[in-house]
Amino acid sequence: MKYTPIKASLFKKNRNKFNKFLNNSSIAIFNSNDIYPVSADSILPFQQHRDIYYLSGLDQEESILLLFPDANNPAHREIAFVKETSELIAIWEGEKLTKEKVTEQSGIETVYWLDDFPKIFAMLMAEATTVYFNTNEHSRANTITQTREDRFIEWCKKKYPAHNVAKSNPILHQLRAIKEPEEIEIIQQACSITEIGFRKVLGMIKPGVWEYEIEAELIYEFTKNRADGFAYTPIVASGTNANVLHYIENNKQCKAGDVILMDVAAAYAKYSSDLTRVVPVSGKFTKRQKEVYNALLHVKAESTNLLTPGLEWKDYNEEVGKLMTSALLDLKLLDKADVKNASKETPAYRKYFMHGTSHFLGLDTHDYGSQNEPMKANMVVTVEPGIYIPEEKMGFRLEDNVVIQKEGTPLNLMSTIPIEADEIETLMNQ
Ligand SMILES: [Mn+2]
Repeated sequence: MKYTPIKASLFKKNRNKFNKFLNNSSIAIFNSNDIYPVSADSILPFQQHRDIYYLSGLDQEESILLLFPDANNPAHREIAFVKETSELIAIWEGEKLTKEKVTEQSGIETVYWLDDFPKIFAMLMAEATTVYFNTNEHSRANTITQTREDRFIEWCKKKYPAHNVAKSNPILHQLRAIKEPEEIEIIQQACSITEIGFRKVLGMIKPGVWEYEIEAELIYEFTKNRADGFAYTPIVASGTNANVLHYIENNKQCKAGDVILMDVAAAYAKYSSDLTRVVPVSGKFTKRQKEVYNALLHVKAESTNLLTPGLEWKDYNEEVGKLMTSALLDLKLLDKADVKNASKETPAYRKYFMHGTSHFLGLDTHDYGSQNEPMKANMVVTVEPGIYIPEEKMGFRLEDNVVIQKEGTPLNLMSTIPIEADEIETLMNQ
């Protein structure tokens, strides 16, 4: 891990919040992710499951967190299990967590080796009536892989068929959507690293540069500043490539006169930032490009100002739709008849802006949170309207990350990352 350790007090606070939701006499279990294989003896870099991390700070494979607030023995109210380490393992794989280190990172006093899990779990299950499983209930989750958590659930249901079962995931969706000050600080750090990368590429973009050269420059700056890496697969899309919303090839040469859409950001201590900027390859926007750019920037600013506690997502999206419609009318991309003739389900603006405006941001880039409930203070969300014009071979999206405030307009965690067209041109021509 390149990040500096996060204080255990955050994870302690998270566990206390979570425990309040549990029924009496309940055990909740959280597993690490597996290390995923490629082929032969190759593996993908380890990515910790965000829930066990959120509740413990443990960033190691083959770890289990057990929460049992009503356990008779106070020492068993929270337990971490990690795989047994030794000097031999330290030599081959590097240092793994010792029991002392686990306590230091997580604030959990009781730590056992993983081999002891079945025995201790059996003892505690005899005392408990309900077991909470952490199934993945993210609305966009789409996976055919059986996770370590899935295997545990299968094993546990077979071994303990008489226990009640309950779901941890909805609790975590509620909790993780609202950020603690420490979490906002970490996301701010991710945003600041992203800024360093973005400013760096402003100085190297010119006609003839390749999209992957820009990607390379960004990961260099991110890593150098202790980022975990890219928060998500980077999109560096010049010219009409920007009209492919999930363009990740990044293998084209950038041509004079085009704009480049860059949806690239760093993750730090497992927290994502999520930035999109559009810059002119030649260092100067054409008149038309600037016209679209400024119209979009206006939509983004106005949309951001809407974000306040109590606002329903459905109303927010509707208001953004109105702002976008008026921008597209001004740009002559739509006319009044287009707007009038469109159905309510598919408003005319959808032709040029076909994705959502905002999503939750945090330990996952598309973070936990419900869009069926009104917004609350200390939610961190993206604001990312876009205008995609394939017929003009260009696409625009502008994205910042903001914190919804108890009162007033949101706090923009990317307020120092250049976004005004003039500022971008000036920086590119220095
Ligand atoms: Mn985003």
